[in-house]
Amino acid sequence: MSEEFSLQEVIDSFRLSLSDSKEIFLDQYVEGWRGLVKLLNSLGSVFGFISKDVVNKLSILVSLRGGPEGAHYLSLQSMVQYELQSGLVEGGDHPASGTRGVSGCRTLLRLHRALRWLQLFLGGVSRDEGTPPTLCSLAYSQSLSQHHPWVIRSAAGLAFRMLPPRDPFLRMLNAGEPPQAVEVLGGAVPVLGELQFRSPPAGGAPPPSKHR
Ligand code: 1PZ
Repeated sequence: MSEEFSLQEVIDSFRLSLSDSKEIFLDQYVEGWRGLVKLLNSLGSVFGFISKDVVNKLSILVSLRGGPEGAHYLSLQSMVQYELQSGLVEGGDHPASGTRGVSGCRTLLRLHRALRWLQLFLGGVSRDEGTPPTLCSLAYSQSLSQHHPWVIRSAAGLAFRMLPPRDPFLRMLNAGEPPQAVEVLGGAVPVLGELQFRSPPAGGAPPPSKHR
């Protein structure tokens, strides 16, 4: 993967994470998120606190996947099943990360919630429903903000105002001139939707919805 952000690469990784058996493979999912971090980083230092949080969460997942119990972290579904059975969902001592209170489920739930924001935001941009700062804060208030305390919401609100206007933003996606970029965006939105509708294995409870 190149250093530069490419929307197509992110879509490809997320698409590859979707298995034929309706699971989500974590390696490819993390790869997709790594691509999104590149976009965040290219937006400038005001977005640094957001990219830092994503990078932290990705390294938790990578260390679980690379740890002694890594085979259980092949997919979102196998992870949920394993952490539920082992009582790790609410954060016990973790074999791989050695961190208390950090489970793969709680980590992935936070990233997954952000995909809902991204889907709303990119959908709005592709349909030209407003400027990126406006669409970003609208999407945020309709999704992620409900899970964030006031201090994060206000920092996020300040960062959103620094987003570039539509055409420069579309060019940052590295998917050709604005009309082509819009087409690629149109392909990204359904993939983001598909990721959110993949559920845990039958018999397993959904990931916890409470804050910690
Ligand atoms: C294109 C513009 C990018 C704007 C990003 C919009 C999302 C704003 C989110 C701001 C919050 C980031 C700071 C850290 C928040 C964490 O407290 C929470 C909860 O985690 P916990 O504290 O419980 O461990 N983290 C999250 O909710 C995950 C947020 C991920 C945001 C991903 C943005 C994706 C960007 C895609 C690229 C454009």
